[in-house]
Amino acid sequence: MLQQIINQILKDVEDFKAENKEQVEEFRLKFLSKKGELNKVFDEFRTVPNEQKKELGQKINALKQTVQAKFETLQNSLAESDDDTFANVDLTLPSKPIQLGSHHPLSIVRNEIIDIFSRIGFTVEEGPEIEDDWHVFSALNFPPEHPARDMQDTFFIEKNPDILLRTHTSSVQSRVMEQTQPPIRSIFPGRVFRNEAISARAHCIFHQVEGLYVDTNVSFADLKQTLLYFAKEMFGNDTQIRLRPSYFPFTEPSAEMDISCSICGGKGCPVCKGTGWLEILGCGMVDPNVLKNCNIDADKYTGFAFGMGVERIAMLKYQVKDIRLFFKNDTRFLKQFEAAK
Ligand code: 2NL
Repeated sequence: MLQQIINQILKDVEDFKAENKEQVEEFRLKFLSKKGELNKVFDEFRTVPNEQKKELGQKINALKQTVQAKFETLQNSLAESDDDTFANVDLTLPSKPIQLGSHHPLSIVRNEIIDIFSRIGFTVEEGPEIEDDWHVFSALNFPPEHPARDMQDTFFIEKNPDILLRTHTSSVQSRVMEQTQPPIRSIFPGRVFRNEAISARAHCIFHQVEGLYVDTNVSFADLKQTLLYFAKEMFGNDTQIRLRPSYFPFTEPSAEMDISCSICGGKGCPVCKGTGWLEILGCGMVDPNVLKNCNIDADKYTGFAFGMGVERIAMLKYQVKDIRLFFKNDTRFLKQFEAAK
């Protein structure tokens, strides 16, 4: 009877396979623990008649040694296979490439604009996005009834007509002019807000870079040459410019600037709608009223200013057909641009 149990245990022990720590522990519980098979055998041994005790006692001792030896073998083989796993790793292999992001096209274009104007001595100035009426409209010569002040065009904060989200970065120019006397030669990049329906061509949040140059004897010729330099740097040395009369409350005279179409070189194509020209910015001579409002002597100083939409430039440069792509953060769109370094 006991002999059969011993034989069965020997067989089970021999067949036992362990591939992990849990299975080794299973072995220990099954055979070596308090309620394990070995202790059951010892319990059973007490009931064995005296004349069989010697022979069976030896067998049980041998069984105990076999079980313990097997336990150690299982433990060691596991430790060895751990070593094997480690040995199979080739530590000289190069690591997996790190996935880097890319620069947002609006950042690329804004940085390029900043770079171009920095090279001819313009500094970069920034200011608040939440503004007051004075810095966005009144100081800039917008009449009290101007449509831009309308709720339909401007986001007001908590129905207070004096606190609003800036609709152009010119508000930063008013602040700079209030605080510093000419010469002033700066550009003003930033995010602006308009209460507009969103479409492929317009978004309620977009980006501008405006520029301002105030000094003695600043003329329209200075404006023209500065913007021609910019157009050539931004769109290539063959680029031509054309100025058309326009109107802005803060400049007089005012103009809109076109560049020769960078796609067809001026021959006419779908992008320029057959005209050969693309509108890229608005500009003009700073209205003397604006200078006066900002405590600058309009008899002594003159200035020019300009403003452009970063989205518009980026859409032309990369032929992006829908402005909403800049705000979706769809990586299929974003990863097509210059990789981060
Ligand atoms: C456009 C036109 C323009 C300005 C912005 C400006 C600022 C001051 C005084 C005078 Cl403080 N002018 N800025 C002038 C002309 C045009 O922007 O179409 N922007 C997207």
